[in-house]
Amino acid sequence: MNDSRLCLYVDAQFTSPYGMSCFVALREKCIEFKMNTLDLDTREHQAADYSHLSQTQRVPTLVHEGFALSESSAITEYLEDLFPQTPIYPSNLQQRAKARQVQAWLRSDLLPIRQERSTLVVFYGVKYGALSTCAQSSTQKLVEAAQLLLADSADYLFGQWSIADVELALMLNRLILNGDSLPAQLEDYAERQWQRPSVQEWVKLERPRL
Ligand SMILES: N[C@@H](CCC(=O)N[C@@H](CS)C(=O)NCC(=O)O)C(=O)O
Repeated sequence: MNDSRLCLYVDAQFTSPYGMSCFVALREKCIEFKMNTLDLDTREHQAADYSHLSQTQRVPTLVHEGFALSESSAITEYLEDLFPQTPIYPSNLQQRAKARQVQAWLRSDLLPIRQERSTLVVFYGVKYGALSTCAQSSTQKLVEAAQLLLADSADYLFGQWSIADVELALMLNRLILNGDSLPAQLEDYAERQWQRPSVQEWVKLERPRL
């Protein structure tokens, strides 16, 4: 499907997990779009024009025919409503709600992991030192939740691929790719998710040097 009226604003280093989620959603749906990058280090996202467009001064923002939308999970849900032909959410009502639960949880909790294992680990190969006690507790919580969510099927959270899989894999990979040890089942899951072509496309984007 072609829709050149779509433009996705992401960070110039392509390290935003939220930008990645929207990119993967568009690629999975085979929707043509333009990608504009903003250098967060030079505060391009705080410039007047982007502030006005995004209303949040954060990436990502999607622009569709003059309609601008920020907050990545709002964007992936909007894309699902707009282009339902190739779903990125489960069709079952309760599983769909669970997928949204996972998305909201990954955005609102586990802050110590996000602070101590930035996505520079994932996209630039940066390595950090030992986790604090707080981040160890968050890791334990992440592991327990992921194991419960994957108890019925080791391959995908909800029987078949959904956008929540790539988001969970990203969170796990903050640790795994840093060399922190996680249960083998979760390492295998994250590795499989990472090989998905839409994900690899984002991973392989050309990034500026740090
Ligand atoms: N909840 C937001 C989070 C977006 C977010 O935190 N974006 C970061 C980049 S990963 C950003 O724009 N940071 C710049 C800033 O907050 O000034 C979403 O899901 O889109």
